[in-house]
This record gives sequence, structure tokens and C-alpha cells, in this order.
Amino acid sequence: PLPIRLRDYAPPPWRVVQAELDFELGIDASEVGARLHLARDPAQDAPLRLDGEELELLAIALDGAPLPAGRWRYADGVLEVDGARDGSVLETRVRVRPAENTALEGLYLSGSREAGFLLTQCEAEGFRRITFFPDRPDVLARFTVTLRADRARFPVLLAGGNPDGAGELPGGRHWARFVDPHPKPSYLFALVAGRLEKIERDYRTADGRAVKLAIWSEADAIGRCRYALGALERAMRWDEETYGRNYDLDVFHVVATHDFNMGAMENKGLNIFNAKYLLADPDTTTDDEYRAVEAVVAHEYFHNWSGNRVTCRDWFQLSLKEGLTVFREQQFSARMNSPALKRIEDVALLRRAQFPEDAGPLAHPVRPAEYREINNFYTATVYEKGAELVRMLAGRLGEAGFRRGMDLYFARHDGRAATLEDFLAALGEANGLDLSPYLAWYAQAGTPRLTARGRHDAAARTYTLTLAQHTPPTPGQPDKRPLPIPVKLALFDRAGRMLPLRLDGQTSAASTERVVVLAQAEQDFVFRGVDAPPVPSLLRGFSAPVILECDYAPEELALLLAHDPDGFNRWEAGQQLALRAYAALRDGGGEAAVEGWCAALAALFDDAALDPALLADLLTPPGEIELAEREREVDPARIHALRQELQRRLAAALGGERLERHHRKLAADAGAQPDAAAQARRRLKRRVLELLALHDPAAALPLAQRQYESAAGMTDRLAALAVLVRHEAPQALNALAAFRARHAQDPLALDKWFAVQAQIPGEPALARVRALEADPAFTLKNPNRVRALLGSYASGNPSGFHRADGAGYRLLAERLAQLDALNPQVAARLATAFNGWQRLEPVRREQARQALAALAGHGALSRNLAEIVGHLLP
Ligand code: BAL
Ligand code: ZN
Repeated sequence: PLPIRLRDYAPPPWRVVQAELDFELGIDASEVGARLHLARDPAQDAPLRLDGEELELLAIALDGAPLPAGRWRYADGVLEVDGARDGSVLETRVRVRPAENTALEGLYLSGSREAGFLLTQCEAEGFRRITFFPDRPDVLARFTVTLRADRARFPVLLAGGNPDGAGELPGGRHWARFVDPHPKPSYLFALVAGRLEKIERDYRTADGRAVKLAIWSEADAIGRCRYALGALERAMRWDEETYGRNYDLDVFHVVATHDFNMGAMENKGLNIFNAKYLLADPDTTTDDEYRAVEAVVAHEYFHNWSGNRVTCRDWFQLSLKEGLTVFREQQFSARMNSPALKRIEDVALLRRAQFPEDAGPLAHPVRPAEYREINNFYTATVYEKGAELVRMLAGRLGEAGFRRGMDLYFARHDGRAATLEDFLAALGEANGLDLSPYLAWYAQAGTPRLTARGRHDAAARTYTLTLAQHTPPTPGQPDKRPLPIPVKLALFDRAGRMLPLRLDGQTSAASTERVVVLAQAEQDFVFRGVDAPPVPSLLRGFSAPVILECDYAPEELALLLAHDPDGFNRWEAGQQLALRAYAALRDGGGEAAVEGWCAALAALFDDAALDPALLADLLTPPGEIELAEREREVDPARIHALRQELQRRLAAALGGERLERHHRKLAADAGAQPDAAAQARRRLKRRVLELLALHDPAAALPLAQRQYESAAGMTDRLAALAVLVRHEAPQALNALAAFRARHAQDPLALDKWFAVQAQIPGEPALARVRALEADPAFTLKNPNRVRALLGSYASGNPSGFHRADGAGYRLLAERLAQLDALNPQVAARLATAFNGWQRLEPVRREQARQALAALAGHGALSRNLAEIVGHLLP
């Protein structure tokens, strides 16, 4: 029945009210007993059908009596059972094989047979690889789980819910039971069993519950869990204070694994994390990764309400929990760090990851209308654009109004599976508003273009702002309709002062910033009492996920860069200047634009009042992927060369001596503390070193070498290594060898070692990647390793991957076929590196097409990879 369509949704004919699960755990084989208490929907007359994949059925009974063979059928992932009634109890016993499970869905082994541990991953549809079940998010059951295993091999036994007893069994075995009082869908089930260590802390919720917090990892990493524990506490407190949400079990476990398809997973009471987003210490973790750990720990915790207590009716509603939780995570991170920097980081990610998705063959709405494999829809569109939609709604309602709406949403849907309509209805009803026009954002793919034109009328003292919108067609959606686009704006006079805004027809007092909503294809907004042509600051804080096209004069952008108190728009003005400078270099459009950009930044370079991290971001032009998005025909090598030249020009304008002096000043402060101020200085130090290396390698490379040797932590060490490697410094080989040796035992550090080499720009990257595939630490079986080497190459190194001879494409296609046989989810994600191939210049386009065609013709592709390839090569 593929594809699965949103419009075909029907409620489940059978529900599971209670699930009693019983595990006999072993690495080669585990046995799973399930007692399912069933309820039938009296309005439907469908047979009992349960999902099940790769299960060996050992026994089956209905209402206490074994079922003979003719009363059930198991084929094509479905177990059909005859004779069940409302209130029946179905018992099954199955065998699964964790050590053979390379897809890392269901029950699998992390690490080696001797030392590794067992764990589960169920979202989205992994539970059906553990036992027979109606594996869909709108079936919410109460789970009781009993684990049994050999005590010496599996001393720690964990499952979601509250502990409910443990004890010894004959033959050196033991058991532990867990009861979850909260009904939950099967995708939130989890268990962990093995040799693990923990750190613990007592926490008391605002409503008085004593909670034991525990972070678990293998013994060698337990010293790196402390930062995450602190982040968890901060997140819990923040959710109490900001949304009034308290934790609801007596225990909260978080477990780290090196073998994980996703970043982390919000299983009820037992979050499981990719170690990359949990372990942190200065020697192995960069500043960016510290912030990611804090954000992901918070994200998974926030899911306890936005996702677990209120879950999704079906997987089309995925953004209901993901967009909302990313938004909550963004709010939290902004509060813990710098709001302006966080916003810059989020928008840069949106432009790098989501805009290309929206502009290519993989485009889909935040709520897709159909899918073949839901795992392919854990995308930047569902997550990041979804978060932008929540941000627009929150902005529309204001802080108090959004809180009122969220309170109603949680109260109304607690313990239930909801839809995006439910969400918008709750937010709207709590505020007496109809928010249903915003549903169009969820249904329509593509990034809207917003154009703005201003007209000053000196006689009438008015300023008329004309806003218009247009969304280009996307696959399957040729015609687009206008969306409500909130535009936060301010007007500046030519001295850089904000003007009071009096909109036509407005009665309340004038403020200097306001939001206008463009609801039609085109609309005029007339501001009164404006004496001279102002400079508009539009889309402040990036108030809507659109591409703004506004015909600014360079001096107007320079004025915003110098004066806009909105940190995001200040940075954005700098990015716009950089884009013009880039276009001038590309098109031979004269020196003024390049000089203007460089001069504007040079004027800020010694501004002691400027946050060093913001300065670092200002000194960084848009990345190669973002630049490619603006070209009709893409030549990645040319884009790389032009961007390098642009940065060289900036470095020259700043001057080698000045850069060196600045680096020395920042280098004097050589600690590795992860606090925001120290992070900001290291970020600027890296940027200054990179610029200096472009301008004067002879001066920069010895500095990089010194920084590499004396670095107190990973941020400085990796920044220096990257400069040495990218500039093919004579010292690079030694530094790489030293890094490899120093971190030989640490997979997370080795991943950085792989990534930094995979991102060497230009044609030499391919040979390096091929050589690194032979490194004993590389394996296609580990998702982090695949992402570090092949992902960094294919998705993070445009000039290295997009070789004119097509060798990069052929390498990727070959690896995809191999990887697909092991782990379809990771293969399908990696294949999205081909997104945008149709816009490549003709030679590369033909090479990419041939590589994709070879992959498509490979025969036995998984549903995951086949769906992606099918979209890429329609
Ligand atoms: N639910 C999958 C992982 C995450 O978004 O939290
Ligand atoms: Zn999430």
C-alpha cells in the first residue's frame, strides 16, 4: 500500500490498552514475550493486524489458549489473528537477533560482542522489530517491562518508566521490572542492558517530586558526562519556569552509545544519546559541540511534554513534536547563551540545510502529504522550518499569549495523540484568534521570496513600504498561494537612529519596532510623519523563513551594519554586503562593492564593545552552499575559488600585522573553559587565524603550529589543525599523526580527524578520503564514522566532492550501495548529498546523473534509499 498518504488516515481499529513485555536478553538471540490487552473500536470491523518485522514467532495464544496455525497468518510485515474480541489478551513469544542487527533499529548491540551493551531504537517504526504490535503513534498503551539476563554480562538493566522491583534468578541471572504509569506509543519504548557506569544527582521538581537523574556510559567515558548532567538540570528548571512543565517520573535516565542513527532519542524516562551529543570535556570537545550537547540534552528532555505527554496522531504530524521542540530548544539555548548568536546560528543552518531542500527535488511541506519511508522525513524542513513556523506563531501571540496557548494545548491533549490542527486551534482559542491561515505554511513546500520596495513622499511626510511575495513551484506543487508573512521592522534615519512608527490607521502609541503581516500577494504599508527617506530594517530577527529581496544601496546596508541594535539584522546587513562583493568579483562588477564590504568590517574590527563571537561571524561571508543556492548554474570549484578570493581581500584590507596582533592578543588567553565569553574569544581567534593564513601563510602557519602544540583544549587544537591541513603546510602531516595518536582511543575525536581531512577543498580530497577508508578506525558499520568521513566529504566539501571527472559521485554511489545493505537509514540520509545536482553546470550534471542512474539500477535498494533516489532521479 505505498505510498502512505495523509488523506487516508483512519483511527486504529484495535488499540492496546496495556502491554506486558518480558525479555530474556542475549547478544545472539533475545526472546520477547508480549501480553497485549486489546480494545476494539466498535465502529470498525477490521481483523486484528499487528506489525512485525524480522521476528521469529515462537508461540502465540489468544485469551489463554494457544492458537493453531490456521488462526493466524504472518506475511509481509503483518501478523493477522482471527477470533480476537474487545478485551481479548493476545500473547506472543518471538526471537530476535541483536548482534546481526546492523540497521540499528529495534534491539541491537552497541560495541563489541565481549564488551558492548544491548539497547533499542524504536522511532519511528523500530518497535515492530522487537515484538508484534500496532506500531503507530496513535496507539497509546501502559507498559510494564520485565528484563532478565545474565548478571555478569548484563549487570545493568534499564527500561522506561519507574523501577518496580529487581532480584536474583538461578544460574547467575537476574531480573528487573519497570512500570510506566503514562500511556505511550510504542516508538517511545526503550531498554538498555550491559556493563555501564553512571553519575547521579537528586532533583526536586517545582511541584515537589523527588527525581533521581542518572547519566550512563561505558566506563571509559563516565568522566565526560558531568556537563550533560548540568545541562539536564538547567533544562528541567527552564521548562518549569518558562512553560510550567514538570517532570513526571521518579527517575530520568540518559544513556550514551557510539552506535546510533540519530542524534538522540526521547524515549520516556530513558533517553538514549549518540555519544557525540552527550559526552563532553575540554580535551575532546569543541565549543560548538558543547553548545550542541546542551541543546540536544534539553531538546530530548523537552520532548517529555512536547512529544511524549502529547504525541503525534500519525507520522505526517512529525513536526508537531519536532518543530515545537526545536523551537523550545532554541529558546532555551538563546537564554543560556547569546540570543543574537543563537539566532544567527539557527538561520545559517536553515539556509545551509533547509533552503536547498526546499529548492530541489527533495522538497516537501513541513507536513508532507505522502511518504514511502517515514525515516526519510526527519529533515531540516520538518525540524528547522517547522521550528520557524512555531516561532512565527509565538511571535504573533506574544510571550504571554503563546504561554496561554501552550497551556491549553497541553491540558487539552495530555495523554493523547494530536494533530497540527489541534495545535493551532489551542493556540488560537486561548487567545481568541483564528490561526488557521498559518496551516498553509505546513502544507506548502518551497521558500517564499519576499520583495520590499520603499517610497518616500516628502510633501505628505509618508513612507510607503510595498511588500510582495512569490513562492517558486516545487515537485508536485506547481501553483503556490500567498502565506501570512510576519515582517518585523524598524525605520532608521540617516544618522542611524530608529524612528517612531505610525502606521496608517494606527491609534496606539508609536513604537520604534513593529510587526506587519503580509497576508496577500502584495500589500502597501504606509508610515506617517516620516520627514526624510528612511532606511528600513526588515525581517528583524528573521521573523519569517523567507528570502528577502530588497534593493538596498550599499551605504544603507553599511548603516544597518553599524547601527542596528537587532544583532541578527546587523549580521544580516554584513552578509548582504558580502553577497554583493562576491557578485562583483564573480561578474567583474568593479571594486566598489568589495572595498565597501572590507571597509565596513575593518571599521568594526577594533571595536572593543563588539562581542568577539559576533565579530567572528561578521568576518565570515556566506558559505559555499548558500552561495550555490543563488546561482542558476552551479560550478562548485569556481564558487570555492571566488569565496577564497573574497576572504583574501578582506584579510588584505585588515592587514597581516593587524590580524597577527589580534591573534596574539587572543592567544594570550589560552584556557579551554566552555563559558560563553571564552568561547567567543576562541571563535574570533579561529577566524583571525583563518584569514591570516589566506593572506600570509608564511606568518600564519607557524602560529597555527604553535597553537596546535600549546592548545589547552579541542577547540583551539582542531582550529589549528584545520588551518595546517587546508593549507597543506609542511607541518600538517606531523600534526595529523600526533592528533591520531593522541586520540587513538576516542572515537569522537577520531571523527573530527576524519572530517577535517575529508573537507580539504578541491580535487585532492578524494584521494585522501579513499586512503582514510583503509584506516583501521574506519567502518561502514558505524554511523558516526560514515558521517565523519563520507558525510563530511559529500555534504560538507562542495569543491572536493563535485569533481568535474565525476569520481566523487562514483565513490559515493558505490558506498551507498554497500552501506544500504547494512543500514538503510544512514544510506538514505547520505544520499541527499546529491540534492541540487540538476542545477550543476553541464559536465558535472551529466556525471552526477550517470552515478545516480548506476545506483538506481543497482537492483536491491532498500525502501529508504529507493525513495530518495526516486526523488533525485524522477
Ligand atoms: N525523535 C527523534 C530524535 C529527536 O528529534 O529528538
Ligand atoms: Zn526531537
